[in-house]
Amino acid sequence: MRSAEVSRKTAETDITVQINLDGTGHYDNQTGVGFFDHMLDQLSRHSLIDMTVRATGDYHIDDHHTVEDVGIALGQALTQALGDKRGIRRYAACHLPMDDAQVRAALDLSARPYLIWNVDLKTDKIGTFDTELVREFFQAFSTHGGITLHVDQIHGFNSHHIVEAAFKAVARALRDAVETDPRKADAVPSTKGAL
Ligand SMILES: [Mn+2]
Repeated sequence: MRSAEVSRKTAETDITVQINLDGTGHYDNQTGVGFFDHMLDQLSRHSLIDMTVRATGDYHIDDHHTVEDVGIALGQALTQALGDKRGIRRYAACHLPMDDAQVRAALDLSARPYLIWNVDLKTDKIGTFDTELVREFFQAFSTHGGITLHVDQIHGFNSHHIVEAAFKAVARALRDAVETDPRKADAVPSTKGAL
């Protein structure tokens, strides 16, 4: 079973995440940040990665540490669950439309973290949520998940739609990239022999 559990406690946040890469998209995400829960639900539902997240944080400052640290913990869990990456497809991309918004995510489960974030949100807030935290989440997730992750906004004007399309595009690409390739199920997908 390709699953992992990560607990991470600092002076700022207390987080536990459980994931199962071979799931059905069952989720139960409670971070204390409503919009972020909604996005984590999308990440699970459209990657088919089962995901349980419990987080508490220093909300009296803002949501920054909580969102960032969930990204760290989820990235660490992904790295653990992938193990030696034997048999995975590794690369995937998705163009995802949502009403006015279209976002493209391209990723490589390379163990070479790199984030390209070409997303221009016109509002500072979605409800009470700081939109700049979306990039912080994906920066932490790609760094600790060993993901080369490119996210490009093709177009869109509604911040909620753009961000949700970004999470869904990453989710859908992740679904394909973590999947086992039956033509090469016993090999690590690199000419180096390791990832
Ligand atoms: Mn929504």
